[in-house]
Amino acid sequence: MSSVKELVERGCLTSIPSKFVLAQNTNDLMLLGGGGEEEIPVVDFSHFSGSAKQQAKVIQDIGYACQQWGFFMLINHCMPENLVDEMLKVGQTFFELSEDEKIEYTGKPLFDPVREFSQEYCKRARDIAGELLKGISSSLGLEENYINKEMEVEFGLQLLLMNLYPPCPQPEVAMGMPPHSDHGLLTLLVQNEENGFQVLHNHKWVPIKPLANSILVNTGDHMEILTNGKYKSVLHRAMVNNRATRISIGTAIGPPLERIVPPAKALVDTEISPAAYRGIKYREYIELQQSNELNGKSCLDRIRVDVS
Ligand SMILES: O=C(O)CCC(=O)C(=O)O
Repeated sequence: MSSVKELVERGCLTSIPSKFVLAQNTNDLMLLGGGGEEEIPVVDFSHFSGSAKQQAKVIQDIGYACQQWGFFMLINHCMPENLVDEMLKVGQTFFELSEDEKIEYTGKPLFDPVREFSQEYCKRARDIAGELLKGISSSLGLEENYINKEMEVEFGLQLLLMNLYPPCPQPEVAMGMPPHSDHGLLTLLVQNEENGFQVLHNHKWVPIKPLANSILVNTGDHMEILTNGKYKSVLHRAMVNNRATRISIGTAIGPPLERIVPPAKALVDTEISPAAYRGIKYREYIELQQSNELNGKSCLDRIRVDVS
């Protein structure tokens, strides 16, 4: 079976193969229009190093965003714009390889141009995530290094994912990436100028138009577990368009694969908020999420404790 990209490049694609057509879902949730009814929160990273008042405000903003949205747009961060541009370019170069060439790289060290920029990109993303986790710990009333230390983030899993969505002749019946939540603690996402990302908020899909040079940040399943459900891991999806190729790059930050993550003791109260999840090894959680056993259900449902 040819890849979607190969089909597009052959130039004769007027409708999409049935394999890619979404089953009609009459219960699909409403798409919120571009009327600005709901605006994803924006967090200004420069305020982390500002006055005590600015820091307190940014911690409050992070807490609000994590609790109400599970998403925020980070601006004035220290990820150089040209590094993001280079990453998007090398991503494009990688995707331009033939399928045979890509297979040649499978399981091998990273494609050279990707490696050149990705090391620096991943290091910067990790540093930003480390700072954000301090803000998140503080917003929960925990010591600022709590999550970084407790989750051993320094030795934790970091994944780099590049996604390419070629133009689609029938965007109304296809989807770039179906609704899902992320398994880790935090994900940082950048993209080229094409939009398509949507977040589920108050039972509606909200299209996100990232501000220039911003990073889209979201809390993942392990943040929901750790915070005992206070900060949610929210469903999101990627739509396609019929005009131009969209590229996104996600960096997921999590604990080490062997770490068992239960809710933080400080956020569990046997009377008011008993532990809502049982901890399992991060590795097992990822395996469960990637298995076909979920039938469209959230992986969190598998480890949720019935507290009723
Ligand atoms: O490409 C996008 O906008 C979505 C990417 C995403 O959600 C993911 O890689 O998990």
